Amino acid sequence: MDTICAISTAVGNGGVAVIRISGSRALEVGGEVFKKLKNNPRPRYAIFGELEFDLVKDNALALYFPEPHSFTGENVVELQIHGGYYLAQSLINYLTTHGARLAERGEFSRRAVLNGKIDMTEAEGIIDLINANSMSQLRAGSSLLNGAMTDFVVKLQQELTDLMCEVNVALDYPEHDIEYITAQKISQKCEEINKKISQKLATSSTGMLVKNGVNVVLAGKPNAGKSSLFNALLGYDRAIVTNIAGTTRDAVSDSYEYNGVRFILTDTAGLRATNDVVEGEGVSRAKKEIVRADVVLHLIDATNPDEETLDNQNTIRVLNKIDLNSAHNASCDTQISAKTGAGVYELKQLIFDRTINSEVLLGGDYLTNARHIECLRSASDALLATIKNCDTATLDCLAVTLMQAWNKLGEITGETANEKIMDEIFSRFCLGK
Ligand SMILES: Nc1nc2c(ncn2[C@@H]2O[C@H](COP(=O)(O)OP(=O)(O)OP(=O)(O)O)[C@@H](O)[C@H]2O)c(=O)[nH]1
Ligand SMILES: [Mg+2]
Repeated sequence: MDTICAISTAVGNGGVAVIRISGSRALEVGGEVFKKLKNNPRPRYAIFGELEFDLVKDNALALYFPEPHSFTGENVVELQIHGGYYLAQSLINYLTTHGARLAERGEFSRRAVLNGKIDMTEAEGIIDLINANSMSQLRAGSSLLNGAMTDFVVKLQQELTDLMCEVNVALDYPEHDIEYITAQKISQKCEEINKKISQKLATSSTGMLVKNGVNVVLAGKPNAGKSSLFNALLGYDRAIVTNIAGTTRDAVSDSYEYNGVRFILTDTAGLRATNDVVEGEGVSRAKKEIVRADVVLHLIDATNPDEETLDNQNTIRVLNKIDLNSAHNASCDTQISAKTGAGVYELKQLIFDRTINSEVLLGGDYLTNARHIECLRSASDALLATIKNCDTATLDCLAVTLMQAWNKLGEITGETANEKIMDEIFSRFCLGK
């Protein structure tokens, strides 16, 4: 594999920047700018020395990780240099004309997967950990990184392998006088495995909300107090509030974290018929936001209630301005005063309850990756097909759909080769004889 390099720290100026070089020639390439790397450096120890390239002369730290004991599984050199972006970029430019090439996005992780240091889900876990912006996203990323998904998949694959072994014995040695697996047992086993997949899939709606953030849209008539509530939920003065109906035009978004989950709030223009072109555009955007929301807060002015229904099934009707009119309104789910803050905390909890399954969230074991969800669905389809065909199809047909289920699970971890399962079936077969 060719030798790649990149700045591993964020773009911008900082105290220190880390440059990573990976590949068979990592040590040579590093030695071009950091002489001490040429003298058989001690692996995994920080080396303090001179960094020298072009007109630059500076001190830096270097670390050498010989293969296979590195993140990528290849020879890796990490240079910790002063964190000026121009400095780091110049060093990269130098390295790319002295034996390395610029790494592509995610290429270090990809090499780690290719070299068997981590699997696909663990690599995805690293990305999720880096991109996390809520406690629950951090938790999901770290659980992927620590192999929770891999464990789940590997256990199911093992159960399928056991089942396939039995089916294969019956297929290959039909004349032997032993007890073969029955269609009923195959079906029963598939049901068991599929139940575990279904239970996992049931966590995906909460998982995807955790991963992407919950979209909460504030909507209602002009002057209902949407922008006031927007500010109250965020805890700071984000949007313009006036007593003029039609103040908000453009949809404005910001977010807050509640119970470890990120909620993305969008304030919209008050819904009314209007001849004003700008306001009209705002209203049509508001309608689009309502449709795509995970939950809509329909703000209703207690001093001027409306009974309109909005175009989203998950709507919370919020009676606002109860400081002005506290008359009970049965058609609302909750009552608040955006001005005094009364009921705002309870509303946050209600938004949470309407969207997040707290049992799933507390369990910490939720699906947050669309690719995993897709693979699990396909594996489940293959199992359902096996169950459906159990009484009528031949054993070799059942073996095909069982193998499909196994392969779909394997796609999650990136294990696509069928050889492994063949080896296992074969070795057991010999043992069984
Ligand atoms: N007394 C009282 N006044 C409120 C409350 N909430 C909002 N208001 C007032 O109602 C007026 C309109 O508030 P906004 O938050 O701008 O209303 P809006 O729904 O965003 O209005 P548009 O952007 O025009 O659609 C302002 O004068 C607010 O101070 C409340 O709970 N109590
Ligand atoms: Mg507003």
